[in-house]
Formats: sequence, C-alpha cells, structure tokens
Amino acid sequence: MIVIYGLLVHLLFASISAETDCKRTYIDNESLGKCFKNLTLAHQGRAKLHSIGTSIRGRPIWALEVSSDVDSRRLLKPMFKYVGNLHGDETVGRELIHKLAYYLLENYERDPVVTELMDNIDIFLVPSLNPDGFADSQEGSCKSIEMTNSVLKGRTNSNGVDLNRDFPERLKYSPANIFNGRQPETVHIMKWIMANPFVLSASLHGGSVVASYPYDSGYKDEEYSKTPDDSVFKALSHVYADNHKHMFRGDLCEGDSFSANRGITNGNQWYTVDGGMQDFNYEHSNCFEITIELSCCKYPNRSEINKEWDNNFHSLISFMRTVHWGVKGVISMENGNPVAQAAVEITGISHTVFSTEQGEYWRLLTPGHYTMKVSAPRYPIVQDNMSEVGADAKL
Ligand SMILES: *[C@@H]1O[C@H](CO)[C@@H](O)[C@H](O)[C@H]1NC(C)=O
Ligand SMILES: *[C@@H]1O[C@H](CO)[C@@H](O)[C@H](O)[C@H]1NC(C)=O
Ligand SMILES: *[C@@H]1O[C@H](CO)[C@@H](O)[C@H](O)[C@H]1NC(C)=O
Ligand SMILES: CC(=O)N[C@H]1CO[C@H](CO)[C@@H](O)[C@@H]1O
Repeated sequence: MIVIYGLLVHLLFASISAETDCKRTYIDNESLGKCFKNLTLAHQGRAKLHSIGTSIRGRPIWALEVSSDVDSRRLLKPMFKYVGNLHGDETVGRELIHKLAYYLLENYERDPVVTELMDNIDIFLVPSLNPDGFADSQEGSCKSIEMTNSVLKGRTNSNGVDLNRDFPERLKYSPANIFNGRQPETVHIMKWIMANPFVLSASLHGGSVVASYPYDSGYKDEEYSKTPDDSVFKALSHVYADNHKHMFRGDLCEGDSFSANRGITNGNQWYTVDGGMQDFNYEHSNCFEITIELSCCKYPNRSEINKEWDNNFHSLISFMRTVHWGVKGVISMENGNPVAQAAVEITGISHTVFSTEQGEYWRLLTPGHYTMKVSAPRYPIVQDNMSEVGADAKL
C-alpha cells in the first residue's frame, strides 16, 4: 500500500514539473510545440499556433501568432515576424523568441506597452526555422562544428545545406519555378513569406553583435549594396542597435568593426551573402527584413540567456513598434470595394508594395515629404502629395 502511494506521489510530481518545464532554456524541439499549444489554450483568442511546414527529419517549424485578435486580424493591423535559428547552431534568437512569447501573453492587459503592442500588431514568432540543425548542435559550442567534408554541422540543415544561401539570388539566374531545387525548410518559409502580407521582420542570428540590412549581395566590386530604401533600413537597424545594452558599441566580438556606424552594417559591405533570406523578403514580398547578430558565442551555455534577454529586451520591443512607420491605408473604389494587388509607389524610391485582398497597404518610410502613386490594372492612376509623414503617420 505504502509503495503504491509513493508511486502515485511520484507520478503526480513528475507531471507537475513537466508543466513548469515549458519555460526552460533550450527546451527540446518536441516539447516546444506542446508548450506553445498549451499557451494557446491558456490565452484563447490571443495566441494561435501555426506550423509553416516540417523539416527534413519531420520536425514542425512552429509559428506562434500573438495578438489581441488572432481569430480575425483587424483591417490595417500590420503583420510582423521574428524568425530565429535559421542557422541551427545560432540559438540565442530561438531562446529570446521563446521568452518573448511568454512575456507578451503574460503581460497583456497588465503592462500598457505589451497591451499596446498586441492591440496594434499581429505578431508572428518563429523560434526555430531549422529544428534539425538545432538538434545536431552542441550547447557551449561558440563556433560551428566543422565536419571532415567541410559541412558545418548544425549550422546547416540535415542535407548539409546552409539555408541562408538557399534562397533565390536576385543577381543570379533562378529557374522559372523559384522553388525548384531548394531545401524543404527554405521552400516552406518562402511560401509563407509570399502568401502573407508581412510588413516587417527580423531574422535572429549569432556569431557577432550587429544589425545588418539589405542588400546582402552586390555587383562585382560593389561594397555598400544599397536598396532603394536604404534610409529606412538604416533607421530600422539603428532602432535595434541603439536600444540594445551594447550593440551600438560595434566592437564586441573578435573581428567586429562596426563602431563607426554604431553597431549597424550594410550586409554586402560586411561580407557577401548570395541567396540570403533578408534580400528574398525585400525582393519577393512587401516585407522589409533585417538580420540581427545577437551574441559572439553562437550556442552559449544556458546560464547566459537571461543576460541576453536583458541586453535585447528594449530592442525587441522597440523594433516591433517600427512596423507603424510611414503610411498605411485602404485602397478602394468610390463604392467602397477594396482593390487588391494595387501597386503603391513613392516617387524617387524604386520599390513597389502591393495592396492585400482587403485593399490594405503599408509603406514603411522615414519622416519627410513624399508623393505616392497608386495604380491597378483597369483603374485610373491616383496620385497624392502627402503633406508630411511623421514618425507614426497614418493616411
Ligand atoms: C498549461 O497551461 C496552464 C495554464 O492554463 C499552466 O498552468 C500549465 O503549467 C501549462 N502547462 C505546460 C506544460 O506549459
Ligand atoms: C559552458 O559550461 C561548461 C561547463 O560548466 C564549461 O566547461 C564551458 O567552458 C562553458 N562554455 C562557455 C562557452 O561558456
Ligand atoms: C502634387 O505635386 C505636384 C508637383 O509638386 C503637382 O504638380 C500636383 O498638382 C500635386 N498633386 C496634388 C493632387 O496635389
Ligand atoms: C536539442 C534537443 O533537445 N534536441 C532534441 C530534438 O529532438 C530529438 C528527438 O527527435 C532529440 O533526440 C534531441 O535531443
């Protein structure tokens, strides 16, 4: 009798500790989905779990949507994403995104900043884009593990491919079907990016401490490879670097020399990346993405993560709010019917964004005076001189 009683107590204890385990650092890839699922039950209507697809070894790539109205996004509420762990052995981003999910959901309607964020942004949190690489990586390993065939185990996916070189490269030939020959993880995120009207994103990496922005590739001999939206990208990157405890110093890790630009760099100027994800976002969707390098050590011991949370907390929050920069609006006919796929162009900036099915558009801009042109097949062109775009202007 006593033995059985002891066993029951033991089982009960085991299940309780399994529950609190959800907030552990480096929670294993299988539990992550279960814990996120539980979060959606505890915060109904404010958290929704999506799987973008599965990795080669069958692990789901989770995206947790966090917002005040996940069941139906309010018109003009912009979509934002944080994507981590594209390189499986760069793990700080994975942990920060995991922590951010709990922080937001537990502080909604308690902390006014969090309430404002969730009321006004549809936030998508993707802790690990490369769960197989994460499973192959080693805690405490600050550099990638090089295999005899020179494959970097853990950084790459299960086929040994670096996913941040696997996207269509804007300056090189791509097959007519842009998904042909790419890794499953790459195809899943490409389709997700193209199918949803994300406005802003950050991809979280490790190995340096700097905010890097497109383009990541350039023409021969080109160093600083400017997008038409260079001023927006620079300003976005500064929001992250300036709000970080140390990033703005620009000299934190061996080889980092970003002091002159206070912790930000153009991607190609640092080093050329062909087929990277941030350029893909800009070229193939409405979304602006920057890349954040979070820590010198790629996969630090778990005891370091709380410190990284403190280092990055203000940056993570401030960066999300920049999704409201510039102008937004709904393009419709006089009878109120929305116009989808309308091209929204700003004079002098050769980058077009397109309206959603509901006619919504968002155009990130830095403060200034702009002329905007809207056009759609079979409709007359409309031009509007925007008097002034402030930091939080709405049209
Ligand atoms: C699930 O959510 C409940 C709150 O509804 C919480 O008490 C419990 O610890 C959670 N379990 C896990 C595994 O996270
Ligand atoms: C991680 O922890 C182990 C064991 O405490 C220690 O030997 C190692 O040096 C640590 N690694 C780093 C990168 O701090
Ligand atoms: C916008 O500005 C241009 C040049 O400054 C002017 O020619 C045009 O009439 C203006 N359009 C509107 C709608 O005010
Ligand atoms: C790091 C980590 O926890 N990886 C785990 C991912 O899932 C597999 C099981 O499919 C475990 O073996 C790994 O340890």
